[in-house]
Amino acid sequence: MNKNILFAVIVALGFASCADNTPEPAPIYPIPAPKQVEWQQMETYAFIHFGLNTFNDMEWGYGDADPKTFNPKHLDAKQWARTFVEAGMKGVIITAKHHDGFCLWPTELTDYNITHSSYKGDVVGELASACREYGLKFGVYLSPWDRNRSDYGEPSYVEYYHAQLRDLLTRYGDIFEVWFDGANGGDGYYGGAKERRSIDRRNYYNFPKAWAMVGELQPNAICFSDGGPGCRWVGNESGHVGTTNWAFLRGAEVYPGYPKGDELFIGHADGDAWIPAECDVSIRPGWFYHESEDDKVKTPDDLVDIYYQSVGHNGNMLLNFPVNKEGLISKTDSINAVRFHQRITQELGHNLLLDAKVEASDVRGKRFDATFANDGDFDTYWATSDEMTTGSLTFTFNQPQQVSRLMLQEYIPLGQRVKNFQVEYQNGSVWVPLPLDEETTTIGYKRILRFPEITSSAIRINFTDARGPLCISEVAAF
Ligand code: FUL
Repeated sequence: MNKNILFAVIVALGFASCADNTPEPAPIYPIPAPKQVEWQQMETYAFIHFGLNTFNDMEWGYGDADPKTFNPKHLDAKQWARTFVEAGMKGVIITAKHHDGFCLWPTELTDYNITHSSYKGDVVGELASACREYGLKFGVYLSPWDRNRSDYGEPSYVEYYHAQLRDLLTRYGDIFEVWFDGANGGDGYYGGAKERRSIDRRNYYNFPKAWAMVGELQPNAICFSDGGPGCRWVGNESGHVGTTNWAFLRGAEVYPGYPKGDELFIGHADGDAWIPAECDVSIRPGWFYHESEDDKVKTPDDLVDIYYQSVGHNGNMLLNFPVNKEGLISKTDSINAVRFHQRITQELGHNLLLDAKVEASDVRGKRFDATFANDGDFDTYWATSDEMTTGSLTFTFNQPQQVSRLMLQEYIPLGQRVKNFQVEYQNGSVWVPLPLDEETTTIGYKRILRFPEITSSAIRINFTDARGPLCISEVAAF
């Protein structure tokens, strides 16, 4: 055989032995839509509560406040956007209409809107364009409950509500999330009737039709409500979700106004619809601005705790900024939010596992090698063979390291699988459990464990129960 042919044969044989046709693990349903994976990767984004309430020291305006009282003298949506960028937030959702019915955009569907206020502009539009300029995603909150409308409770109000939604979805370019609030307090101004009205929360608003409209006009948007369908409320407004947190619900059961918040806190382990958790919380006690709360702004420490209990528990963090009467985010609020982000970046900035050696108890095939679990790439993952629903990953450092945070991620495009895991570290020559004060059950898109610093040369994760073969995208230590 001539030398060139011999060389070609050797190369071809080499390739043949490297090629690995091991099939990808089958998905375990429910699985997320690609837009839900992208949404989950946003992790933190801002909320803005701003409107007539801001100028009337209210949380839930009755629906009768004079539009002229809306009078921000120095409104600057770019200042908001800059704060969010500096605070590491990936987008913002604004209360285009809160329960009082006042619209922050110049809509022709009602007179109770910003054109009749003392401010001449379009707050929703100004924020949408600031978002485009600063590379933030943009979303809207449109309260179903409307305490201003005389026909609230009638079928005609629902038509009006859907028309408002269409108006918002077609004016401002791409929208990443639409917020369908679950509150329906009863009493209101209702065009002067000043009475209590109750509606059938589940059926009155024809939400399926509203969600279909979002799907048609903004196919990349996620719909938030107590029960999704895009993402769900977590049953509290303090920004935390369960350590056990399934990204699914029994879809047909949960509706806006669903009373069992404790179920939303952990999800339904046997759910059939992918509806991940969003943790909403305000940087101040109230959602709207009140001067009396100027000294009650959450500290960077408070926000760091919230981050670990939301993003660190497989949920997104939606942090509210009550814009003040000037039309700005107050100084303390923006400073604390930026410091919070600096703390997180510092705590989770340097992944010690990127250079560590990794060994797995089982590997599905070369394409799913253990090294994919610490390559810093979410899209590659370590997977076990079909019959293996338990397994372990052992990471060995070149030299002992100080560690106080561990981050784990499952490859969620194929479903959320892990039900239980334990972490140990090598302490001298013995393996001991990590000093944790929280249970280690689910992982999902992201789980971050915080613990007192240890010094160790190796860390081992034992996955002790799962819904199918393991698919681990990333493990990182800090
Ligand atoms: C609740 C509302 O009643 C509050 O005013 C606020 O908008 C919060 C985010 O959602 O249901």
